[in-house]
Amino acid sequence: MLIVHNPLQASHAGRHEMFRGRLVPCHETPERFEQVMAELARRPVGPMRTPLPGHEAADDARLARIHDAAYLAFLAGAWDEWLALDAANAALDILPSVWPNHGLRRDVSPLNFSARVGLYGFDAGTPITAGSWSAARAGAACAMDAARAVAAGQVRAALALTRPPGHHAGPDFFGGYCFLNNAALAAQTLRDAGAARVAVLDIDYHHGNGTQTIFEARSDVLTVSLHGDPRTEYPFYLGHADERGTGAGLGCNLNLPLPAGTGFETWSDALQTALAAVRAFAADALVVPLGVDTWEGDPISRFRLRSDDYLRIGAALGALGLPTVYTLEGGYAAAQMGVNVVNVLAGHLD
Ligand code: Q9C
Ligand code: ZN
Repeated sequence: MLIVHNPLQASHAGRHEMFRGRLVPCHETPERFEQVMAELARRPVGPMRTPLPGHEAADDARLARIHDAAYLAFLAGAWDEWLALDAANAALDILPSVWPNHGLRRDVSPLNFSARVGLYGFDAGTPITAGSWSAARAGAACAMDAARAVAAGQVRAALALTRPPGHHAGPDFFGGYCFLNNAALAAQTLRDAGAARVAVLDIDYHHGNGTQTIFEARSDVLTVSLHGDPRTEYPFYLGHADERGTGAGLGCNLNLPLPAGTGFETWSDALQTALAAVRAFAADALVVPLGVDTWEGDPISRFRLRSDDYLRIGAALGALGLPTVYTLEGGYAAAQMGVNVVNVLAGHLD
């Protein structure tokens, strides 16, 4: 198992997210990354590195295939725009507070900065800070590097320690603590390196709405997600069982929503359904957006998985026998997060 880690992850450190009328401290913190690194130092699973140089141009071109050019330009320039409004903004994070919902137009190009933030951001829980763009871009580079190593047969499996996470980010939107869709970029990298069919099996607590939206009309990428039922759980407006893909991609999306309170027995029955779909698709490679916010002690999620369960999850994923890229998604009980992530990797290896 190769580990590719993001040297710039700490430069994305939001201060506050909006929650029930209050600004509360961000759940998605640099400490999460540090806890995974610390557990990997205690229980090594293979070589560790930052992305190999020499692929910057290809990576940028691939970013522009998954995300819209205007969206990428917005992310790259948002902090400078924010400072230009008022130098005192340096002490604050950017959060949207107005959105083009309910009959308002998305096809306009607002000059107002707040209007531009709301055009792209779909919640008020995902702050943009001074270092968010460089951290997200470097994290995406980890995902593409990991996919290249797996595609070249250098390793059978790799984990990209992507922070910020990615699976809620879509072609032209950020939210759910995500800016660039690392898992989609890994899947596209595998496709570009010759895998004809790629499966994305998302096991984060939250539905991977960004990944579904990116691939919903494509038949070369299967998207499967196990997650808290969006009737009660974030991101609410996507992730329902009746979403099966569109156009040429019809039948290439499978959502397996589970009620809040679900424990490992029920969860692993759904995992078997997901694995059967991956096998039936005859995928050449697998991408696993790995969130450990399914853990029983997660502060913002409501499944009941235990730390030992992650060993079995890794073993079940490894038994598919596919070249596999893991991306790091959610998990907000930072102190237990390293154990849970490394358990998946250790299970995959055994
Ligand atoms: N203030 C991922 O796991 N809001 N994103 C929760 C708590 C958003 C989770 C409300 C949760 C997003 C990658
Ligand atoms: Zn999550």
